[in-house]
Parts: sequence; structure tokens; C-alpha cells
Amino acid sequence: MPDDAPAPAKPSAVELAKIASNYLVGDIPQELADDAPGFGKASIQLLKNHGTYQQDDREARKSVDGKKSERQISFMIRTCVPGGKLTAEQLLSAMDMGDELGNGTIRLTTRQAIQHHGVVKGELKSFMQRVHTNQMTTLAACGDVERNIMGCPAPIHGDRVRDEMQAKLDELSRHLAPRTRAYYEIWLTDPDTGEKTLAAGGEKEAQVEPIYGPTYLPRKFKTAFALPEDNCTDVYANDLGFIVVHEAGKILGYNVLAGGGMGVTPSAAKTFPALAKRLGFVPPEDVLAIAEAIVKVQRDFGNRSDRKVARLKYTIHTMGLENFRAKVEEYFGKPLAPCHPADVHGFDDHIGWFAQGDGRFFYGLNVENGRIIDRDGFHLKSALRQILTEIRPGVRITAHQSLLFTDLAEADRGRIADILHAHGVKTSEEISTLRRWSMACVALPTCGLAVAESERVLPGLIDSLEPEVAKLGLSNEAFTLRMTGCPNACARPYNSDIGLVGRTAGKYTLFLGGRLLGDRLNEQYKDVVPFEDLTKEITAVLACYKAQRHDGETLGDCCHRLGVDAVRTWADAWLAK
Ligand code: SRM
Ligand code: SF4
Repeated sequence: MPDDAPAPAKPSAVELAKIASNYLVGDIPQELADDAPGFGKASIQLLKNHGTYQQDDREARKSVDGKKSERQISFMIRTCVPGGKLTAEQLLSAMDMGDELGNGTIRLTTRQAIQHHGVVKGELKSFMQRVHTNQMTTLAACGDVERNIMGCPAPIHGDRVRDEMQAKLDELSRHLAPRTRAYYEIWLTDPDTGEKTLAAGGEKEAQVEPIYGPTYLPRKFKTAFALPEDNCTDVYANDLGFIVVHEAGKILGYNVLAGGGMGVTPSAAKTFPALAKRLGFVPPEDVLAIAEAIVKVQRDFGNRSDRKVARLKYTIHTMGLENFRAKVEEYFGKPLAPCHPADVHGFDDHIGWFAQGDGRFFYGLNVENGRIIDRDGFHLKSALRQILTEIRPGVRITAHQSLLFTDLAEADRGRIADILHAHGVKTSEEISTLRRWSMACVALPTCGLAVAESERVLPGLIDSLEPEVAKLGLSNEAFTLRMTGCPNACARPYNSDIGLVGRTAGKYTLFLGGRLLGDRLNEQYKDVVPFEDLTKEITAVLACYKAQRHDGETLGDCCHRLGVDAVRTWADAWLAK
């Protein structure tokens, strides 16, 4: 611990669990073997670093006859997909696992990963083993470590910039992966050959986690790569961001951003959403070293007693940006060059049919809120199975919870459309621009932090907004509409054109003035708006936009220019007519 690190305060309960865990082992092995449906408090925290959350399905709880308050414990498991890149076989296998061990659905996340819900404790180990057999991992998909690193997933052949960026992302993912043996020994040992000694700690302790040390990071840590012309990963919302600086097909280096994060606790005024700050420029060969330096500064200077203010954004706020930069330079071992002027100026969700540049094509399929499911009249899961089995495309997950099928032949276009239609699924071309640019977080019934609905109500809200948008003649306007079931902001509502954040059951806070580009926070427009009023409130804002916009101005830019007070005055008068 450096001399100038903050004086040790009383560690939070999660810190205590990590300290006592011997590199994330704790009591997980014993508790995994007992008959209880769930784990103890400390293990629940440690398990997050292994990629799994103990959950209690609130609706399943209610539906158990005569046992109203009995908890219905099951597990959410998140699998990392660095840069969103996987194979048809891996996605097929993930769907099989959802059917055989989970709740029959899978969820593509806002960080290009995969989530399963409803796995019971007795199946956790076989689940992890199948993920491993599938050449994937759940290690560090959650927890106080570097999470799934995001990158633009579009496959453009001959685009050396994208290829090199993707390779750098993979290298960084490997570099920042936890090295404890706990994951392998808890989940991946063969019970028939006997458990091995849990291998962390001991004499070589310092070597176990050379980057993280025994208590890992004070809080979750998220990283994304973006291109200036395509910020599809929302790079400014991350703890650490890399914007590729390139000229004539060659990467000159990366602008490094630090301290983005969205989650807020409304009752704690000390919490706030923040866009990452521009910190400096590094050549490609220094990406790993600067990332490691920033991670280590956060490790040593982040708050370990109050988890509400433990993210990197608060470390920077407490230290001040200049002191933070100086500390990073000290850990980096040299001064940081100033940022190159390059900044994000475009955003592409990659939905639709595109040439890859090598005679092949890719197709971006909008997956509403990332949920892959079969239900009455809508059999997306079966459609995907057929596409993946018959065509065997490459697969990518976007940061907008959607899928890209890659390496397609021209003839596959019609075939994919036929398969989707045969299963009651619309092609991307058949859905509205409004729906295409919307996202909702998971929320109820599985998310323990949800105070309002999100994934289950956004599609209906869009159904009722679509005719209003059409009446206003705005059907072709692209703007982001993002909804979450609480202020933790898992669908990044605070930099979107329209943000809807669950406030309490059935009520939302409405935010306006962010934008597709993701480089501006929005502002609170109205609070505690009942769900039933959202259609008319949003329609009134759109009417204001229609009446007041300048040529070519986006919704977010227009609201930002006018200011939320002026928009409210105009929209309320329009509603009162
Ligand atoms: Fe998130 C917690 C789901 C992306 C901010 N998030 C949760 C938990 C695990 C609830 C919990 O702690 O008990 C949710 C699980 C619900 C469930 O039943 O599945 C959850 N977060 C998600 C996902 C699945 C939403 C989605 O619809 O895709 C996303 C998974 C991403 C991934 O693959 O890793 C997801 N979460 C995000 C993002 C967006 C992003 O990272 O780009 C954010 C905002 C950015 C940020 O981190 O600030 C986000 N999640 C949070 C927070 C607030 C963190 C904070 O600093 O305040 C929490 C609560 C916490 O950590 O205490 C949280
Ligand atoms: Fe749960 Fe809130 Fe995240 Fe939605 S935003 S998934 S309700 S923690």
C-alpha cells in the first residue's frame, strides 16, 4: 500500500468477505455442497466475482401456495463475451443451457455478454463446466474486477483499425483477468477424481494476483473501446475508455478516458452519474500498461468502506482530476501525452444488411431488450436455432442487446428473413426506428434492486408510442429511448435522448437532452410520472421537438438547446390544449 493511500477506514462487509476469502474461495466450496437452496452472506458477495448472483424471484415467491413469503432462490449467471464475439456453436450451446438448466430464455446484455436466469444451486457446478467446455468463462463477468470489455463488434474485412482494436481488446481482457485458481478448483474439478486443495494464498501470495492483490478492486470496473466514427459501445459511460485514434487505416494510438459510470442512489446526494474524463493519449503498445496503472490507482485509492462511492468516478472526484492524472503517471512510470483532438462523432448500431468488404455480408438483427425467448406467436429462440444450425454464421453481440450474423452469402438474406417470418419474428427492416433504438434493463421479476418494471413494459409503451410518432411525421428520426427499473441505470438511461428511470412501483423519472452519441448527460425533465402517462408525456416532448427543431437537429440536441424548463412549458401547454 503506498504511503499516500487513504488512511484505512472501517472496511465494508464486502471488503471483509474478500479479505477473509483467500482469493475468492471463502466458504463457497462447503456451502456449495450443503443442502440449503442458497449461500451465506459472504459467499453471495464472493460468488459475484465467479459470475453468478443469488436471486429471489419475487413473483415465484408469491405464487407458492400458502407460503407467501418463502424465498424462491435461484441464480443468474453471466458469461463474458469480450467484444461481443462468439461462434454459432457457442450461442447454440448457451441456448441449450438456458433450456436445460435455466428458465428457458437467455438475455443479451447491454455490455455484449450473455445472462441466464433461474439456475438452481445444485446445477451451478455443471453449468460452469458447460460454459468452460463451450470455451467461455463466467469468471469476472460480475464482481469487483474488470468486467466484460466492450468493443465495436462490426466485422469489416480489411479494416485493420477494427481488427487491431479487437485484438488489443482481447489482449487487455486476458491481462486484466483474475488469476486466482479458485474459479477452476471450485467449479471445474472433477468430483470423481476428488477436490484439489484450493490453491490461492500461501508463500507466493503476491504472485497470485499481481494486479489486483488479495482484495481485488473496491468496486466493479468497466472498460470499453470505441472508434471516433462509431461509439456503439457508449465509451463515455465506462470507468476506462479507449478511443482509437487512426489515420489512413493505421492506429496512431488511443485517447484514454477515465471515470465514467451511471449508477446513482437517489437518497445519497454524494452519488452522481458521470461521463468519463479525457485523460491522455497512449501509443498502442502502452494500452496494457496504462490500463494496469489506472486499475492499480483505483485499487489503492478507491473507497473501501462505503460502496456507494467506491467507483473510479468518485476516486477521481475525491482526488481531483489533476492529482489523479499525476498518480496514474506515477504508476505508469512516465508522463501521459495530452489527448489527441479525435473524439466520438458517430454511432452505428449495425442493424440491417451490410457488405463486409470480402464478398460476404453481415446482418444485424434487432433483439428486443436482448431477450431470446419462445412465446405465443413469437419464436425467436427457435428461429435463431434454425439460422445458427443451417447457416452457421459467425455471431456478435452488440452493446444494444442485439445480434449480428456474420460471413453470410447474398442468398442467406432471403433465407434468414424466411426463417424469422416462419417463427413470427420481424426482420430488422420491419421494426420501427423507435423500437430499434430503445433498450430496457432486466428489472422485475429477477432483479433484486428493481423498484419498477422495465423489460416487460417497454415493448407495450413503444406499441402505444409508434402511432403518435407516425402522426407527428417523426418515424424516421433516430433517438435513444432507454428504460430502467431503478436508478442503477443498467440500460444507460442518463446519456440517452429520452431516459425513463424507475422511481417507485409504476412510476418513472423522465430525463431529456442526452444523445445517441453518448457524450452528454441528460437532465431530469419530470419526476414520479405514472407509467400510464408516459405515452402522452413523451408525445408532447416529440411535438415540441417537431415544432422547435432546427434543420437536421436531433431530439437530444434540440432538448439540450432549449433546456428542459422550456421544453416542459411548451409540452404542458400543448397537452392542455
Ligand atoms: Fe447492471 C446491478 C443487470 C449493465 C449499473 N445489474 C445489476 C444487477 C446485477 C442487480 C443486482 O446487483 O442485484 C442486475 C441483474 C438483473 C438480472 O436479474 O439479471 C444488473 N446490468 C445488468 C444488465 C444485465 C442489464 C441489461 O439489461 O443488459 C447488464 C449486464 C452487463 C454485463 O454484461 O456486464 C448491466 N449495469 C449495467 C450498466 C451499463 C454498462 O455497464 O454499460 C450499468 C451502468 C454503468 C455503470 O456501471 O455505472 C449498470 N448494475 C449497475 C449498478 C450501479 C453501479 C453503480 O456504480 O452505482 C448496479 C448496482 C450495484 O452495483 O450496486 C447494477
Ligand atoms: Fe435491476 Fe436497476 Fe439494473 Fe434494472 S437498472 S437491472 S432494475 S439494478
